Amino acid sequence: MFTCLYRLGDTNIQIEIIAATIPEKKLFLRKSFVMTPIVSIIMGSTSDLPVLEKAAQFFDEMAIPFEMNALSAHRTPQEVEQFAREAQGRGIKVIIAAAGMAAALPGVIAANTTLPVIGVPVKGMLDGLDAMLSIIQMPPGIPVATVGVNGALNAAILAAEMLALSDEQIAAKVANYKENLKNKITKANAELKEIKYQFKTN
Ligand code: RP5
Repeated sequence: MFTCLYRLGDTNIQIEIIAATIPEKKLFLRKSFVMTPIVSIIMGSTSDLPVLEKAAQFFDEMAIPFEMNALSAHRTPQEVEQFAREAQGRGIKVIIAAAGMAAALPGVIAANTTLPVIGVPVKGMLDGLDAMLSIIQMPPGIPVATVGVNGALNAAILAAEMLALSDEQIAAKVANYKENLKNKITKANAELKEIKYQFKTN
């Protein structure tokens, strides 16, 4: 087995080439890609996963390696602290932390790292207002960049924009993604054009 390490921008990609024989005694090669995550998505519970899926899909679309784990500020406080203290050393560049209700998770992570932390309030009780206020109202010195309730997609886009500052490939992909947002409005205008009213002039 041969292992090659490549660096694409800030991303480490490990390629393992495994040689093996098959019954007909022919040689074949199998490649497996082991990617080092540069974004960490942390959720307070797997019940938050449906909200975080939009972030995961976005990172897939952008080919940005990420990891996803569940950790709870209240149920596993020691593990949260350990995660936050070790994240930078593992190559993580930005953390997305999502939680509902009392939602201490993003703040506790931010208290234990200098990496940027993006908080996603998850709608549970009180339409998510409880989680949003809990995440956004951090004391001076420990910021958490908070997106809207269930705003996982915006959290992922913001994370990509942070990564884009030092990675031209990601910057190009984010620019392309934003350019494509125009298509939705162009299509909407074409549809509106077909709607007729007596006094509608366009
Ligand atoms: C929070 O409590 C989690 O982030 C989740 O949004 C909420 C409920 O958690 P479960 O009871 O579903 O595990 O900590």
